[in-house]
Amino acid sequence: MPKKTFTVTSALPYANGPLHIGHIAGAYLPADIFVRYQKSISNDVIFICGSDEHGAAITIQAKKDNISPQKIIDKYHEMNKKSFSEFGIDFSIYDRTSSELHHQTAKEIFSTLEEKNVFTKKTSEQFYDEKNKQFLADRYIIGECPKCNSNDAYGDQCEKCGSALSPDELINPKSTLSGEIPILKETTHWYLPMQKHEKWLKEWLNEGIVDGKNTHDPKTWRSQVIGQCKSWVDGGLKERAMTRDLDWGVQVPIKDALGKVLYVWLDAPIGYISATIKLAQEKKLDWEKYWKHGTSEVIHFIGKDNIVFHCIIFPIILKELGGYNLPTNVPANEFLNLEGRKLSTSKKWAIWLHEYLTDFEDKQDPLRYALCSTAPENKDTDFTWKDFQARNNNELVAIFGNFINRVVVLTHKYWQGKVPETHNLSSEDQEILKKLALFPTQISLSIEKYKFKEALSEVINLARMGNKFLAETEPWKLIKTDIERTKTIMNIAIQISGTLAIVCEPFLPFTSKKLFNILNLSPVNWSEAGKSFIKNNHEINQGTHLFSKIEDEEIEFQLNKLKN
Ligand code: B3M
Ligand code: ZN
Repeated sequence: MPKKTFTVTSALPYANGPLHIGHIAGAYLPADIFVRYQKSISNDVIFICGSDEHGAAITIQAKKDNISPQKIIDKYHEMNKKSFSEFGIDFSIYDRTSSELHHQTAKEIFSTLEEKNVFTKKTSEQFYDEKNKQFLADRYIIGECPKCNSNDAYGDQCEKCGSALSPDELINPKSTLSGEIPILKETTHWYLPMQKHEKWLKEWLNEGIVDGKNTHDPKTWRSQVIGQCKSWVDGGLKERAMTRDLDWGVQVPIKDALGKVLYVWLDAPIGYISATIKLAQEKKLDWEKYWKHGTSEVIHFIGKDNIVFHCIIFPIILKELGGYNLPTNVPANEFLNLEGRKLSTSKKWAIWLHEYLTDFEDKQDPLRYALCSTAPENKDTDFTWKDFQARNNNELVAIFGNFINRVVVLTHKYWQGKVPETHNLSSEDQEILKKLALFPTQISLSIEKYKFKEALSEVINLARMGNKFLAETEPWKLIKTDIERTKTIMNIAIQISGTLAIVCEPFLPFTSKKLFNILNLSPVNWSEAGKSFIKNNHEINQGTHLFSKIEDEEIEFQLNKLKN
């Protein structure tokens, strides 16, 4: 098959706080699984992310902590970059939107759009906080959502129902800076008339067709993503301001626009492009291959609150720029709850990635496993510490780890670590080998459909099959009566281990590495998975345990920490 090219992006986290498991389960782990898999089947893939360092999320946090926005972003950019890397989220680049190159790219794109008359410039009355001498947009203003009546909708979006809003739609708006009711004051901004784009957006979302060309199959999109987009477009789009009266952000590159910056949701997605340009400079690649002329599939991994920006606003911008590829999928996740409650940074109801990594050193994969197994792919799901412990102890340790341990111990005990040869295959053996050959295809199909949970359960099913095979054939007894048959069984078990090392890699990269080490092999391409690729007489290493049990005390400790 010809090589495919993928441009995979994960939402740029605001550099205003540490990452928690909700972020990871939503936009980063699934993307990492997808990217690792694409690499394993030899496709060309870049994985783009970085800090989102503009917008009210940053300035409000800085104000709260009484330090400069720059201090905030420097702190959390480094911290989050480190946590991602320790957790094995293997970005091609982790960039930041405060970089010179990003500012330049965003300005150029704004100017191009302005030259193409994409925006309408308009003066109108906007909410203004007299006490703080500031116009109020986005997170600076809060009120009741006109769509779902949630009480804490922001001036640009209701996080509860995902609707895109403008401040004047809020019921009983209040300044988040002073808590006061704002006054109205005149100001000029550049607007994106989204209503003009309804027709082609419908065709693109419903049929996967743009300018008469097929871009993707809408049936491959998650139904809740398509559903949200359709309901917005069908409900009628409105114009939306693309500039703000703020001193933190990318300056509007126009002479008479002093004191104005780009709307953070215009500049942030451009961050995907500027990060690609930076990566291309470093690695001597052609960045356009990843964004233009249909040579690449762009896939955005995000949480559900970001759907409107990635499926409507950014596509409008890309289409207007011309030549850019629209995303071929946006596998947005729903939300992950924690112990039955909504994850919340402000209420400190969260498991912070950096703390997890200190408390559970070398246990990245058990968390990756638990988060993928309970991933909110189609509905909100719940993470509990007890479930995490059970999945580790009952699945990773008792099934996967136990199987590998038996294989390694027995091979060393009977043949000093040398892979024994097969003899006559019984019908049972043939059946197992047939099943083994089918697993990688099943797992591939699920990953390619963005069903990571389903794919991971097949990985553990493979280990389960290996475990059951050994339990039923009992090579530790058979060795006394039938050496040839024992050799055949153990050869098959070793081949299963080899395939496990390959197919677990996207999900459990640390485990895969350990397992390849135990098997004394360098990483093997996905195309070998399901086959008997480990040679007779090949010498495997002594086993280290792949996983270890998590004790009740450790879980109690975490639960107490959470509750206090
Ligand atoms: N910074 C993340 C958020 O909404 C936001 C994503 C930007 S992706 C271009 O929490
Ligand atoms: Zn709402």
